[in-house]
Amino acid sequence: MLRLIFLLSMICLLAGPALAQTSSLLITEYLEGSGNNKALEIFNGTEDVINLGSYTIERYSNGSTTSVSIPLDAVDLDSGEAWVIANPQSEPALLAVANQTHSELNFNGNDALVLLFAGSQAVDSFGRVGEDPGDYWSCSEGNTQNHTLRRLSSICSGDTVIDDEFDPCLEYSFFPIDVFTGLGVHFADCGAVGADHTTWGTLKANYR
Ligand SMILES: [Ca+2]
Ligand SMILES: [Ca+2]
Repeated sequence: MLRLIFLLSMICLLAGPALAQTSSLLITEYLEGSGNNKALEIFNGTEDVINLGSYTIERYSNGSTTSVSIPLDAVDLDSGEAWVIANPQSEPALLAVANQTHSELNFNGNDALVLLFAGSQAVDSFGRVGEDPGDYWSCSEGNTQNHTLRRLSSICSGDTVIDDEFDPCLEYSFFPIDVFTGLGVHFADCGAVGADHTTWGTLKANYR
């Protein structure tokens, strides 16, 4: 009986850390498609509802160190939900999964993007501000032009250093051009439970 109580209390203790969250909003998908097909997915993996009205996407084109500001709509984004912003000239299939459009959401592979809070605090970024990499940033799995890039589920905090080296392979997986299927839903695997206590089975085995 004591073991059962101990077991149940252990499960209660594990319930908190098992639901560990991302540290901020994250850019979880980047779509640089054909024509004007452009989109970003912003994911709220925190435990709180976040109003997007305090956030902008800053676009730094072609190595520029000054940005064009794209305000996100002032809507509440629930914990676990994703927001898709697209270029209004995108094709209908992409617009169908967009929550918001903005004409300045326009990039072609060599433009850095920063998710900014309250006009000054970088909470995430894509690319390297101040660097013109040529046509795109690249790594062994692909590049940032004519691809859809999806944030790895293991990424739980934003890239807040906006001007250091950018290796997209470290935090993204690559999909072919015009893949829209992942937009609007993201999964972040940010559990913080010790590896030997992650399942019911191993928990039971340890205290049998
Ligand atoms: Ca460009
Ligand atoms: Ca960086």
